[in-house]
Amino acid sequence: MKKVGIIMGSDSDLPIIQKTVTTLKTLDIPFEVHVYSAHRTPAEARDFSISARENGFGVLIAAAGMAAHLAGAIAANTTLPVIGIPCQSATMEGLDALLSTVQMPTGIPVATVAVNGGANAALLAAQILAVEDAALAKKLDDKRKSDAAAVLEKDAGILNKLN
Ligand code: RP5
Repeated sequence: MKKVGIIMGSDSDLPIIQKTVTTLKTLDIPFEVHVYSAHRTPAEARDFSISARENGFGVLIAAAGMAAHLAGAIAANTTLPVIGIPCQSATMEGLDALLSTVQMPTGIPVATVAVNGGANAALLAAQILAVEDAALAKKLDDKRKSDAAAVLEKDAGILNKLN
């Protein structure tokens, strides 16, 4: 199976990436994690994305906050699918990172998940890999079923909680 490459702009983004890693592990998807910044280490971010396809990656996930140009900078240097996670910082509740990540120019797409959406980034990466992987698709189907069962269990118990 192709690997998922995870790049975060700073190790202060780690709590969000932890959710991504946990989700990938539950699906047995191989991954690599790096800290490369679009602004502080642009050469490393560029080199990683240029060589990502030949290095066995199938999808890249980039997480950054504030002026969050990382996902876009990565996407500029590869035609692998790039998923952006806007991370919330101390001000603006993540709106700064959301707009910086999602508002890409035509020709260089970034699939942007919700602010701090680390788990959904992993699930979207898994769904991309599952296009060509029936076993992984089954794991995703099973997860949807168990997620739905958990909601229905709450539905069954909600009246009792309120009485
Ligand atoms: C972004 O700036 C990083 O992705 C992080 O979310 C934010 C703050 O970085 P630090 O100052 O905590 O390293 O580039």
